[in-house]
Amino acid sequence: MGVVIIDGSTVRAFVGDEGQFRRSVDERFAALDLNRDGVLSRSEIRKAFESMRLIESDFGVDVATPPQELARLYDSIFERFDCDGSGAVDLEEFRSEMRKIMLAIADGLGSSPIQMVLEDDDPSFLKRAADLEASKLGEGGRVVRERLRSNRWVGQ
Ligand SMILES: [Ca+2]
Repeated sequence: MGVVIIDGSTVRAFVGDEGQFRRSVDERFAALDLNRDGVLSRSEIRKAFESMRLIESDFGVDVATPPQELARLYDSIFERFDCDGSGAVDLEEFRSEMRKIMLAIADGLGSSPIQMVLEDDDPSFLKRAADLEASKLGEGGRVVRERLRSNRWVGQ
């Protein structure tokens, strides 16, 4: 378990790193395509968003959402991804929508950093964004991450 601090620029840098972002998105797509038919079905998309915990938790804090409202949310997410209305989401649709979602998150975060508590094997995109930033900061980034990990971090 570790704590990372990210803000809009962290997320934007991740999305802007074309190779890294595409690899992450493509990996995620392959992992979500449970029946390996090359597209994501409605239920596969729902599982994806459950695992990203973008909806049921408010950046790490669990919030209760009524099941009916959740079902509506997942339907509207699916329809956003399925741009051509074919009833399934292909890799191109997934890439372009993930990009928009991450940029929307970046805008939402703006320049106010948030702290996230993450499992070390957390597959979330925000964790990857934080990892990418840490790797670019090199040694300094690692030191910061270690301090965060051991909870000796006090504020900004
Ligand atoms: Ca599938």
